[in-house]
Amino acid sequence: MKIGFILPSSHYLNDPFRGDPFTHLQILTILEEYFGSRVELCLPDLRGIKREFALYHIPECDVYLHSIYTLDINEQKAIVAMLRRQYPRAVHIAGGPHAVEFPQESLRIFDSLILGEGELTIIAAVNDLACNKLQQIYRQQGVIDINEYCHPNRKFLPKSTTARRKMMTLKSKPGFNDLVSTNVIFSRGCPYNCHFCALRTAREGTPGIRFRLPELIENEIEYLKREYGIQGVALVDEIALPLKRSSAIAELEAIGRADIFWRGQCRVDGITPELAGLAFQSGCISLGLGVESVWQPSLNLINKRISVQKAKDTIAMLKANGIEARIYLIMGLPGEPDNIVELTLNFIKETQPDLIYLSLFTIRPGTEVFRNPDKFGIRNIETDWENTMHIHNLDNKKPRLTFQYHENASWGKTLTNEQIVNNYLELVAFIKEAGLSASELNRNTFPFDDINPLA
Ligand code: B12
Ligand code: SF4
Repeated sequence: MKIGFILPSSHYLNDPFRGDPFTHLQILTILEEYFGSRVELCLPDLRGIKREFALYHIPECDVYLHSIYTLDINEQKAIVAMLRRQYPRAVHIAGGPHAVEFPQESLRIFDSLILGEGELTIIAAVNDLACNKLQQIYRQQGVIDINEYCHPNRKFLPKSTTARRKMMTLKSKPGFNDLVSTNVIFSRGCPYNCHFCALRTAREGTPGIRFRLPELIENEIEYLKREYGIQGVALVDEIALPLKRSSAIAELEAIGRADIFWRGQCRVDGITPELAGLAFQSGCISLGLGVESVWQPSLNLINKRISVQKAKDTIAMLKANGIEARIYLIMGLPGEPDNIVELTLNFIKETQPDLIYLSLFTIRPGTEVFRNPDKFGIRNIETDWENTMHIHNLDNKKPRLTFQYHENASWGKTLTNEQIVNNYLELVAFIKEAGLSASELNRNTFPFDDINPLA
């Protein structure tokens, strides 16, 4: 049986190769381990490919797998339609956050759905398919032990897409730009429930957070060093360190033994001074903090469960420990007052983060805000999903919000869409001018400055 797991173009990302498709790599690794030579596996990678040319990059398969993200659903729908015309006998199986939120709609496009974690259910689905008994829905019952599985094998993609440069670039320390680097993920889930975040739904049925064992983390880094010459890793986990002190220390010791530079992200309450010191010793060069807003009522409305003061303290703590402090901020959250720009500028001047990732608030399916907009004074949420990108490439056109606030909400008079977009643009301009823009720093990610790829 020939199985292809299709990775969509990610056309809305500045550089789609900055991320790695762990879902695809993980499922293909599992299939190979279980079925061995009984299956032939491939990962058609459409990143950077124009939609109308996708077909030329997808070999004929018996089964196509798709992981659906909200931003990709229109493209994936078009790809399936195209493949059904070209290879009518092929079967399409999908999973991922958008399928979990919209199973009925997804079943109109795909033949079968894997809802929740897929390690066991994909094996069941392939076995069922082999005896003509494919079911419409496979739902994982109970929680998977992620430590029973090997790390995702990167061999399904060319080496160049795994081992890259310009991923560890720091704002103020030279020398990290050229490290050969890649992404890793050592955990699953998050125990929090921020009302703007889709993670809880995406991980329906598996609440909480699970971390890989320290020895498995060390093995994976050793594999990346050995096979790909990796010198730096970016942890894409939402919460970089285990919440339990002893587990966090064990993880830091494992990364430290692997002797590598790393960066990651976490909540502002996810790291103590002791852990920050140990993180630095283990090779941590930068951490991104989910500050989201500098206005406490907004943080409360989105159920972030942190305080503005804690955000200030953690930025200072990282800097004091030699770790670059990056912050994530969102403009347009519920509860924002008229002077949110001034408040944010004051916060930035006071705390002096090294870099800022600024987003415009976007409402995605799977979030509490999407399910109960009235609670947040919100109406008219657009469902043209391709417009729901939260990081804007300002070279193209003026960004716009994909929803509106009622004129009056529980916190009083709301801002208009125009005010919110203007606030966002004012902050973007300030951040760029001040040399604090994380997206500017990461803008040109082609690894070689000295050659023109088109020459
Ligand atoms: C790593 C990651 C990425 C990577 C790789 C994504 C990939 N396609 O593999 C990169 C950096 C590229 C990325 C980009 C984006 N991401 Co992202 N990403 C994550 C992250 C942190 C981990 C996902 C992951 O790889 N986990 C490890 C794998 C093994 O687990 P998994 O993906 O859950 O897959 C398991 C099951 O869900 C299931 N499964 C899922 N799909 C399928 C399909 C089949 C066929 C089968 C059998 C099984 C299966 O099986 C897997 C094994 O159990 C999650 C948050 C999180 N912590 O889960 C956000 C998350 C998935 N991302 C999200 C978003 C919004 C994005 C972006 C749009 C954001 C952006 N502006 O950059 C882009 C979309 C780009 C794209 N086209 O893929 C949202 C999804 C919301 C939504 N409704 O779509 C999440 C939930 C973050 C959040 N907090 O809201 N992302
Ligand atoms: S925003 Fe971060 S802390 Fe909040 S639920 Fe999502 S992953 Fe968890």
